Amino acid sequence: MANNTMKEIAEVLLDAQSVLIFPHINMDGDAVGSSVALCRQLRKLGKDCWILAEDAMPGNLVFIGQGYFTEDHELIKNADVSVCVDCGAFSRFPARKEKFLEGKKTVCIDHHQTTEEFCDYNYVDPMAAATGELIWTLLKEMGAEADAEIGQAIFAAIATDTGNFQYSNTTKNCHLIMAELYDWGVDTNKASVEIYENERLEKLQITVKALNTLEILGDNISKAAVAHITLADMDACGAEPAETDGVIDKLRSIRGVEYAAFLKEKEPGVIRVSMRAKRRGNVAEIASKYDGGGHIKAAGCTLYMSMEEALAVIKKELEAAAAAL
Ligand SMILES: [Mn+2]
Repeated sequence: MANNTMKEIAEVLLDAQSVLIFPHINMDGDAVGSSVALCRQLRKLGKDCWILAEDAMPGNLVFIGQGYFTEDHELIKNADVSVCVDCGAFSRFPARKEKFLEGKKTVCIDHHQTTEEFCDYNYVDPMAAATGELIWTLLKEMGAEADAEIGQAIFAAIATDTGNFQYSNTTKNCHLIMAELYDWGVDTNKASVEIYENERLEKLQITVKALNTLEILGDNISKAAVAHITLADMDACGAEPAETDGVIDKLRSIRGVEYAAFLKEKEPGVIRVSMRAKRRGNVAEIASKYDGGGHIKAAGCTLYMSMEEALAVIKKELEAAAAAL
């Protein structure tokens, strides 16, 4: 797809008086961090700016986002610019599509493999580890100066989307940004404790429940790991929706596992599938077959069927994919 330049996008934002920012549903560290960094910089420039959300923020990210998020559609009417960050399709912000299109200009800043051009201005770079990396470039283009709060948000975005700089998407550029963040006054240990060592016991309990369903597939060298959780399990543990987020990484971390999938019942007959590949696999390809999307090593889709049926579909896919490696 043809990207605009960051300079063009910076100019669109600098010309605006009001800006609404749209992160994707099931907000993660990159969506929250990217949105907050951009929102704070635009406010510092005197603009009327809010992040419009349609679901709750995970508890471990609240420390970055206070004062920037709203669910009130009336706060800004007919924004000069609507910006969607870390999301590349209306299905990623379904209840806010109309509001997004109300913006006089629309901008997309994203790093997903499957994103198509759907805004007036687009900057989509699947090679970027995090949207936060792209926002950093945009902020520089807008003349941003050292700011510990913005820096902390960028840190959260890049640290979480790179699995703390472990995933294959991690690059020199990620570390160069980190190096500069120290000059911006970011306390990376304090932020890491907030993000990673601040979990509710319920999260650990739902993780244990999920791992109890673990199945290892394939007799090849490359194996697949599959686990699942039902609505009843969520209720029994008192877990919140985002509290199963870490399960998929645990599955991928198993020795010999190249593919991992975690299936979660969102409502009866609606199964959300998260998938990961370790070194050689491509899960974006599998997700696309079922109207999903994402990255080569991390993708997802939604299946409209029972958990038993969904497990059968995904196990067949991953078993075949693992055997083909
Ligand atoms: Mn992201």
